[in-house]
Amino acid sequence: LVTAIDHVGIAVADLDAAIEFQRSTFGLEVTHSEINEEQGVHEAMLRAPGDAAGATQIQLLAPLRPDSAIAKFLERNNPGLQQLAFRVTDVEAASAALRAKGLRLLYDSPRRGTADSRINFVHPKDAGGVLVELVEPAA
Ligand code: CMX
Repeated sequence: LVTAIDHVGIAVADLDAAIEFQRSTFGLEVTHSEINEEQGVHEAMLRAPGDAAGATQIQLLAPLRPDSAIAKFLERNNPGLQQLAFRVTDVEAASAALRAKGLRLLYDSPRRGTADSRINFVHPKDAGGVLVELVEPAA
């Protein structure tokens, strides 16, 4: 079902400060950043300099609005690991396969994720307490 671990997402209050922390402390480099209005996030993807293209990245997620998923996460948990994202080749097929196993998917049909990927999420209560994102990269 899963072809790769795409990224690990960290909820942060201040995106620029978090990028600077990851850069100056661990040497991670920003590969991409964008605003996703639907998800209510300002986000950045970071890589380790020795990694090949396509390797697992770190996603920093800052809230755009107080009613967003990331704002609620920060309120409840403070900054920290928010999600684990698996890469799949077909997000609809992967979602259907997981639904057939009795897991709850958050969306009936995929939504737009980072860099025009198509995404869905498994409810954390059905995935061992971890919010699992399924990511089908843009073609
Ligand atoms: N990881 C693990 N557990 C989580 C969690 C997370 N990120 N978010 C919530 N939970 C837990 C809560 O603590 C709660 O546990 P308890 O019942 O034991 O207290 C439980 O899940 C259910 O919480 P809820 O009240 O039903 O739901 P929330 O309002 O907390 O929302 C969720 C949780 C996953 C439905 C919501 O965050 C969501 O829709 N996420 C998907 C979208 C998203 O995360 N977007 C931002 C990223 C965008 C991107 O990656 O591109």
